[in-house]
Amino acid sequence: MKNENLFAALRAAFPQSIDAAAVETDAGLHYSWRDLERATAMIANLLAGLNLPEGSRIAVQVEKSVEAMMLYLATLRAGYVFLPLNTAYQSAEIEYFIGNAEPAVVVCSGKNFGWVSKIAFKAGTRHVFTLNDDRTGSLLDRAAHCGDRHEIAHRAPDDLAAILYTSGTTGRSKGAMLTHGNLLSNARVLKDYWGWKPGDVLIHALPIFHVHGLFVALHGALLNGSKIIWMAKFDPKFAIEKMAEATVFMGVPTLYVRMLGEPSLNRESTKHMRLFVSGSAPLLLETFTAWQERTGHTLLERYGMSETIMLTSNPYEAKGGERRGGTVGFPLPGVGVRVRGDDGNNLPTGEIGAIEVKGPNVFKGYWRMPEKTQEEFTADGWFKTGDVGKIDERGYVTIVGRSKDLIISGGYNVYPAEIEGYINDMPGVAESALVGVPHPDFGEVGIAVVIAKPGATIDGDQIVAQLKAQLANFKIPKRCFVVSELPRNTMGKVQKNLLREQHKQLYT
Ligand code: MLC
Ligand code: AMP
Repeated sequence: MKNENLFAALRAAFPQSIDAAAVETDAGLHYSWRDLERATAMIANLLAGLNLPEGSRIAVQVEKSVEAMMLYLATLRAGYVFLPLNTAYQSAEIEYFIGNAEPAVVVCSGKNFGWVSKIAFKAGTRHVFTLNDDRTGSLLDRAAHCGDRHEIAHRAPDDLAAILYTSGTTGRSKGAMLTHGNLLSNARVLKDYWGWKPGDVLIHALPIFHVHGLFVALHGALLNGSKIIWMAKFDPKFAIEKMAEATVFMGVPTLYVRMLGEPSLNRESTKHMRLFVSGSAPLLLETFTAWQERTGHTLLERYGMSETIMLTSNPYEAKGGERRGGTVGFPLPGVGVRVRGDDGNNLPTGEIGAIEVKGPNVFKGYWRMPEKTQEEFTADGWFKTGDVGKIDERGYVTIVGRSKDLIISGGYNVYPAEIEGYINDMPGVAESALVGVPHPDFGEVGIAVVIAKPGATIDGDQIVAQLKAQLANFKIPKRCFVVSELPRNTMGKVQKNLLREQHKQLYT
């Protein structure tokens, strides 16, 4: 029986010249394909030697490094389930994820070992390793004693490969279960659709704990046997400098906005490049046009989600149509996208409604939440994205809004309900509302509007300071206004649209 493990497909794409450069980092380190083969085998042997139960989750909260990527690949290779966690998450957030996922192994930075291991051991995790971004830590120390040959674990397309936590439409975070089949089919479609070819070199500038950096960018390069220029942290000057040696760049709109702020970005510095992909957040037409004018390249915008990986993309080839700014392009081959009205019927071309998706890219369900999973699918098996949009007569999909109360800031999702919950628990607070307002760098940022309990005095800056001590930094509202009342409709519901309107010029 064919091994459908995603890693087997990535491994099969390693070039013949196994000593050629696979990754070159911004710190001047070089890794060959042989290094990737050996290190993933050693880490996979370490994991295999722990005698973990089938389907064990390996939860990882570490700084971006090539070794962290190897840990991801080794987890696939050994047949376990990778659970990446944003490095910005603090203890309450980590406690929830570890408590919910019950990982068999947790890997964290050495500096966080004290508090992370406490949470992990309390949740029943038996193995906690450290991995730092300077190639130190107990994970690599232990793996150094393991053999460098490893037979890739057999996996079927329906077996789990990763769990990505996302808040979806409401409530607490849910673990989206992605299979080897989901990831591989999407990676293969994108390889073809975006015209990956021999000689391509990727600049990898995104974090590796979300879909964009972990799956779309990494799988794209690996499945093509392409060299990766690795940036531990995005730096616009360095990225532009490296374009002379690269062909593909992927980023959230904030990265493009920041590169546009550099005088070195021009036709000359980008002439070696073949493709610039944007996604994870709305790309302003203004950025799309400015990029075209400065570089002569047309950004290719695509649309995805943790639950579905990539679902639509503007065309790569001119024969497929032009890349249209303001749209997210066409449903990818094999992916069904439809727009439905409130009555549950499919809407005619051009009409605005709920975007739904079906296809081999769509996840298996939410981890241990069968009811939530059922709620997010229609009776005929389509996944409800929570995005609102339309499809024009030529088939281009445009996202016009979201039915889910969600702010996307610099490509990270912020769920107002979560932040409001924290604010409402603070002494003296009667109620709060978090809304997104336009921001020139992050696209959108959250601001809080709060009312005090009768007789209580509260301070906006103090609320922000208290949130900073509890939550990931990108979730912190950039401002907090204390007001006497919140606008409400006749049903008593807070009218967030009015708050957005009132504060829309705060940063513009
Ligand atoms: C950082 N800060 C942010 C922020 N990132 N604030 C709002 N939104 C963000 N995204 C704040 C910090 O809290 C801090 O504030 C200050 O900015 C500096 O922090 P930093 O860590 O130095 O910021 P920087 O490194 O400049 O990070 C910005 C960024 C990063 C744009 C490089 O946010 C990023 O890498 N974003 C990409 C996210 C991503 O990969 N998304 C893909 C999701 S996948 P203070 O007050 O403490 O100084 C997905 C599916 C799909 O959505 O379709 O792809
Ligand atoms: P996540 O839950 O982090 O995977 O975020 C997925 C959400 O990001 C989608 O449901 C969209 O709302 C948004 N998104 C992704 N790509 C785009 C895009 N190109 N334009 C607008 N929104 C996008």
